[in-house]
Amino acid sequence: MQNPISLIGAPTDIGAGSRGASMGPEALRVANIIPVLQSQGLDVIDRGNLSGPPNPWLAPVDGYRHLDEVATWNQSVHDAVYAELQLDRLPILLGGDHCLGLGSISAVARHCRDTGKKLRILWLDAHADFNTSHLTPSGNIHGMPVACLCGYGPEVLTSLSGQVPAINPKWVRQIGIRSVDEGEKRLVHEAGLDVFDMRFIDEMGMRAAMELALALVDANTHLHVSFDVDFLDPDIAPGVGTTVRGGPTYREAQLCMEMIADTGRLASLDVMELNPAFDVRNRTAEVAVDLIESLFGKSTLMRKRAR
Ligand code: 5AB
Ligand code: MN
Ligand code: MN
Ligand code: MN
Repeated sequence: MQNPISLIGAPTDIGAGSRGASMGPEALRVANIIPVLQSQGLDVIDRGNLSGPPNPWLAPVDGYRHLDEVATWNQSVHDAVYAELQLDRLPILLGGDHCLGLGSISAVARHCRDTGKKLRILWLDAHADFNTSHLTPSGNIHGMPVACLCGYGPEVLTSLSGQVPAINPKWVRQIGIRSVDEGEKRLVHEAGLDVFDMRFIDEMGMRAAMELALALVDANTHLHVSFDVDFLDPDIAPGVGTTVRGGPTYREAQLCMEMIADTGRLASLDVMELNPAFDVRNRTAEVAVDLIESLFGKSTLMRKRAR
């Protein structure tokens, strides 16, 4: 049986380069995320929104914008996500910008340590989010969460899970990547992240990418999906702060979600970077909710094609 779901809103844009992702949680609710999950037979509780410091909109200091506020928000995300995992519930973090993937995945890493589960993280994004204060072109911490999880970053961010590094880079599979900064590229290679970029998806197809990304998922795996909505092509998902052309189409994204659902191992989810200030009639939120429906098992009659 699927664990019951807890929605946690994190209404902040504290780590982003534009304002507005703070409205993401409400836009997902307006797009009917709760009834859509319930239509899949799931038990859903909305825990409401976390609160935290306002966005002071300051310039970076030593390569970080709003480091103190980012740390405070991530601590509360960590605590909220960890509490749900301890209750055997499946947390869905409604972002909020992607710096909060750090708090969420730190909690998941702590939980996997407690329970002896194998952790596998699927990072669906146009970006690698593997910058450091030295490499970043912006100082925006939403470009740094994966690096921080792997131990590259300030102690206040790297130690949230109670252990540094929180995760091993080998546990991460990045899908849909098409915008990585120069220095960031070198660090991605050095750390050994497994990246299925758009070039790979163009040449091999989404099916092959996902088969490889999910290859080692087994009965003892906790599968975490961190879904940055800018993963999607801007044609179908304009409502994000950092659009990058040439992303997965609606059908490719659906297949990606369906193949994750087929594993039956999804145990936590982040839905991040949705920015209603850039959206058109909440269309991006609706696309995100459609995809989440597939991630939780919506399928056509031909369930689980034989492979
Ligand atoms: B997102 C950029 N690499 O570091 C930077 O949306 C963009 O969470 C980061 O993936 C995008 O500022 C962060 C140029
Ligand atoms: Mn991201
Ligand atoms: Mn992104
Ligand atoms: Mn973004």
